Amino acid sequence: MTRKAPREDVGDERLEIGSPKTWAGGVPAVGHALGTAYRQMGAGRTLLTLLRVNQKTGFDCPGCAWPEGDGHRSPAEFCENGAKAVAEEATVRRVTRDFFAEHPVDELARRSDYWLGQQGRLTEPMYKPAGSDRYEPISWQDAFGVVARELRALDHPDQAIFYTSGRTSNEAAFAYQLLVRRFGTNNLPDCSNMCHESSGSALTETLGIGKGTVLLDDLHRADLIFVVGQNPGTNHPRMLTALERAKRGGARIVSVNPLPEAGLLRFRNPQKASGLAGTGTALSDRFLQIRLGGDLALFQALSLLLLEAEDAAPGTVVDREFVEAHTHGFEDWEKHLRGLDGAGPDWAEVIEATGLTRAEIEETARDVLAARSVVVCWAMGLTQHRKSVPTIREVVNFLLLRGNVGRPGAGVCPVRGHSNVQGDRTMGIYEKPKPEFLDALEEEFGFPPPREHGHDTVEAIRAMRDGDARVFFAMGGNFVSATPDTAATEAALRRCRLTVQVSTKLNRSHAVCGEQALILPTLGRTERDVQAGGEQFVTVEDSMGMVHASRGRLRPASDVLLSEVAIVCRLARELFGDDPHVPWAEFEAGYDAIRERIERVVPGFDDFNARVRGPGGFALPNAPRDERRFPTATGKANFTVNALEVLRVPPGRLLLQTIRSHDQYNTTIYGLDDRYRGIRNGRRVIFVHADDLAERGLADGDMLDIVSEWADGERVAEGFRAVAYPTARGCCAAYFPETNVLVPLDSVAETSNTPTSKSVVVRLRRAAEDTAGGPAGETAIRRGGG
Ligand SMILES: Nc1nc2c(c(=O)[nH]1)N[C@H]1C(S)=C(S)[C@@H](COP(=O)(O)OP(=O)(O)OC[C@H]3O[C@@H](n4cnc5c(=O)[nH]c(N)nc54)[C@H](O)[C@@H]3O)O[C@H]1N2
Ligand SMILES: Nc1nc2c(c(=O)[nH]1)N[C@H]1C(S)=C(S)[C@@H](COP(=O)(O)OP(=O)(O)OC[C@H]3O[C@@H](n4cnc5c(=O)[nH]c(N)nc54)[C@H](O)[C@@H]3O)O[C@H]1N2
Ligand SMILES: [Mo]
Repeated sequence: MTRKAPREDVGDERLEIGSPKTWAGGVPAVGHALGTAYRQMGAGRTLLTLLRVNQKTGFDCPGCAWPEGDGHRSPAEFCENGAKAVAEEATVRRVTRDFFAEHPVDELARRSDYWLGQQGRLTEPMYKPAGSDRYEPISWQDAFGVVARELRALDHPDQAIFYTSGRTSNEAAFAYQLLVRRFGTNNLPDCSNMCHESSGSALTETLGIGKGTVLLDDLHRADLIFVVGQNPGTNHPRMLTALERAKRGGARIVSVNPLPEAGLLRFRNPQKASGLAGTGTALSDRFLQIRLGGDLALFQALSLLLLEAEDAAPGTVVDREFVEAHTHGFEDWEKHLRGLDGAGPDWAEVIEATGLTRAEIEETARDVLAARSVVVCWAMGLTQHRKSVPTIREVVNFLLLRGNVGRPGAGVCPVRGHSNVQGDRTMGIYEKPKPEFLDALEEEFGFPPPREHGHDTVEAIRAMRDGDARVFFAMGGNFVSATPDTAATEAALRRCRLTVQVSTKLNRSHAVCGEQALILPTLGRTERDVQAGGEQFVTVEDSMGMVHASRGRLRPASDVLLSEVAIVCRLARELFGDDPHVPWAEFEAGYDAIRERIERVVPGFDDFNARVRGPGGFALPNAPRDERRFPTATGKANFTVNALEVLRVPPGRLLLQTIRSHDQYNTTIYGLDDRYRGIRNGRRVIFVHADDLAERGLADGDMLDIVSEWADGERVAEGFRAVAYPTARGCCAAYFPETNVLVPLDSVAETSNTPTSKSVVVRLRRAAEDTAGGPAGETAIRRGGG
């Protein structure tokens, strides 16, 4: 299958390529934030809205899941990309019924994600009947009638899929999973399946909790912080403030990345005068430019060096007391690393896998030896590979060795993406619910929830493709663009009897839809939520397990919008009639009633309604962090043995990673620039090392097609500009979602089933138009300065 560029993206006459930046933040960040906000919202609304982001009485930033500081919050506790996320939601642009009358579905399907998102906020429920190519207005009541009718018409509840994206509040998520289980299925895939599922799998097995074990203060107190497979300057800008503070306290920072990301190198804090004027803070003390997928080898090699240091000075390196009291499996792991089981890592493999020198790794090991407390932070660079779960297990081994879990300044820090993705999981959005959770639901509501595991994201696509699932319901997100193997996913959704999207903004999943389709427009975080019981607030959980309230103040984008909670509750009433088990109307009228139930079902929410009204909210209990207790199968923290496998590609091929630009939020494209990487006015670019280009007889600026090779055939994404870029050799990078078409559906991480979006085997070929001297010729690109 071959994917051409959408028509707005063809011809990148305006594309400009400059050099990558070596610092993040500063004056440009403030300027860009305000510029975007102003274009979407106008001046007054910009001020009113941005001042309320992440304030104790305001709304939770929909941008990312990075926690808010607990002490003093600066009056503008937002960042450039947080401001853009808010502006996208609080935009004054509107998609109305006239818009849908003008644009048939198949025309919308040919538009780019950028164009679709720029049309603005959805304003009323829309329905595309079977056989029609246009959405038309429908009343809420009739819309719920359509959903209930199609759900009832299924042979079995497992023929329905209920997806969730990570912006859904705790209250909406809890009510939603309750509806789904009351209906009779655990088919609750979510964006987490494509995101931090590998972290959850590895950490649950080894530490007994699928979450991180540090609080913000631990970062501030750490001696050494690893930032692995993460681009915080773009995706978690407020993290740079924490890193800056840690550095002031004497911490060293090691960044591990195939790309020299600007935010990892130097930070100019836009909230401080010194950051705006000065040269900023150099963040990374050491940059390890690793090959894609090389991290397992790196952490094994570091641990082996630590064991050897222990041999040289017994009793000084390994935290024996901790290892003996709190862990399991140390001896087997040690034997494996030392090669005593005949299968341990050898240096030649480590060097091939990582692309690093032995000296670099030895120097890093010396940093570790000098540090009393170590935190390892990571994001998608670790989670989206075939060997992601063993890699994260190896990070845990590395930390356990020196007792770097469950004490101040130390621990694991998987940095979450969507602002409430962690909370959604806590609320039961999970296709493999734990029996204890289902028992608690049954006890509370008095109906037997289904026990069989449901489909995750990849399995859901297969089920729709094979005709085993006929109704697809999405609580937020953009399933079509976010999932792998775009052509396969599109075909799968088109086979459905009905697809339903609860959304704030127009996106591709509205255009690539089932026989019948519904768009149910909903309130965003920034908007006032008034129900029968008065004005409501919702709650969210951040990346570090802090739960707090979020209250929007803006007037809703249209008077017709319903909150996510109201949509769930009204659909439930349509579906179950007078439900003896769940008081749906009461839930809708006032969310305190939902929180009372959460308190009785989910551990850690005692006195929920009172505590969440306190300033700053509260921390959920975390046994490894709080008491060095590890609720795993062995009752201890587990060392695990993981085989090192070098990721080799056939001759001439490269490993492609699919990443975010500085101007997007997942599939929502804010603009066409990637400032820190020196790209302006275009997204169809591929970053390749100059020597890798030269070896293939290609040059910077060439127009290329990217061909992904997999057992079932080739997948092609057409029309990308080659950009010679200082990435690790043998690796290349291009933006998601344009390149999702290249990720094979069956290429997934072991155990977590996460698509391998960061390691796709590809070859590059010159684009047909280019060799023919066609429209996309050399003149189209300009090289700017720094
Ligand atoms: N502004 C903005 N903020 C966001 C998002 C957004 O799209 N825009 N998305 C949100 C979401 S849902 C998420 S999950 C997070 C994502 O946050 P990130 O994980 O920072 O996002 P990516 O762009 O996928 O970047 C992956 C990084 O890992 C590196 N990397 C890739 N493969 C490897 C590897 O094998 N080893 C190592 N060591 N490094 C590797 C890449 O070079 C890149 O720097 O951000 C969240 N915040
Ligand atoms: N190739 C490749 N693919 C990837 C990734 C990658 O790195 N590479 N990253 C993966 C990751 S980490 C993730 S998390 C997924 C993201 O997958 P999704 O979460 O499915 O995608 P988003 O783009 O975040 O969803 C954007 C849409 O959500 C809707 N929305 C926004 N706010 C709200 C709200 O408050 N309520 C509701 N109901 N709707 C709202 C809007 O309509 C908007 O169009 O993508 C994954 N896909
Ligand atoms: Mo994510």
